[in-house]
Amino acid sequence: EAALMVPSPSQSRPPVILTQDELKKIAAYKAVEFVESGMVLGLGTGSTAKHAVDRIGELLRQGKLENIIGIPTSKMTHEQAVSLGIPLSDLDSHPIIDLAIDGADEVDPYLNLVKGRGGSLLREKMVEGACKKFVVIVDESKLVKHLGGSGLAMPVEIVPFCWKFTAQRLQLLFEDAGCVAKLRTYSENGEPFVTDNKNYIIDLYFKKDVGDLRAASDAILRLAGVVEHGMFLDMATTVIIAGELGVTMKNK
Ligand code: ABF
Repeated sequence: EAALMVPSPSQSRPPVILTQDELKKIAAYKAVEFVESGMVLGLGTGSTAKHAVDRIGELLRQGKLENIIGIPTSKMTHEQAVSLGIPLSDLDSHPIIDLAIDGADEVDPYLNLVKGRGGSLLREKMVEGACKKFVVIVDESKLVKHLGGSGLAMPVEIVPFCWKFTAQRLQLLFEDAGCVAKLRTYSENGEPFVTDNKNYIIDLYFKKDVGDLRAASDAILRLAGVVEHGMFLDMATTVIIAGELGVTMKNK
């Protein structure tokens, strides 16, 4: 189900070229229209979700929203929400979330996602797995035919203990797809990137299509050193896509 929400500008007007960040903001603001007073909200992470959290803070300040409880999906979003005065809680106290809004790195035609290239995925998966509605906000550059087929990373969060061993096991798992497993490092000093949960991230790069995503997910999760991966299968209920021609909304 797809609906064009905003008409393209009329032919007579000069085309307006929007930056990627402006497109992200448009998608984010559209998603915040789903927010109602009294909701428990999953607050996403990343440059797109940041716009949504800013907007929620603004509506609270203006008194247009009330009694919101935010459940942040990362330390960074936690800090942002605190600075905006959004009341916060966690999954222990609020195990059922009305609505979560978050970005993604890839979206396939079935609304499956790759997330975690920005470094956060475990808390996102916990929070977004506990919500009644999960609205994903992206600019059109995130749309793909097959997850992991874009030559970009498929992130896997692993425990630091013997990370080389786990990386090798991950690579072997997808040998047929020409998988290369790389430890994510900080560009400044080459040290391992450390997640909010004090884990490492292995980025998997595939030369060929990885095939059945559910089977790939199960195989990754069976490895003992793995904490979680960035494939979010069958979780999004709505995806809002902002493009040059307007905003499209796809529902599960
Ligand atoms: C987080 O933000 C991550 O899961 C995903 O990697 C990223 C998307 O970031 P951006 O909106 O900055 O492209 O949700």
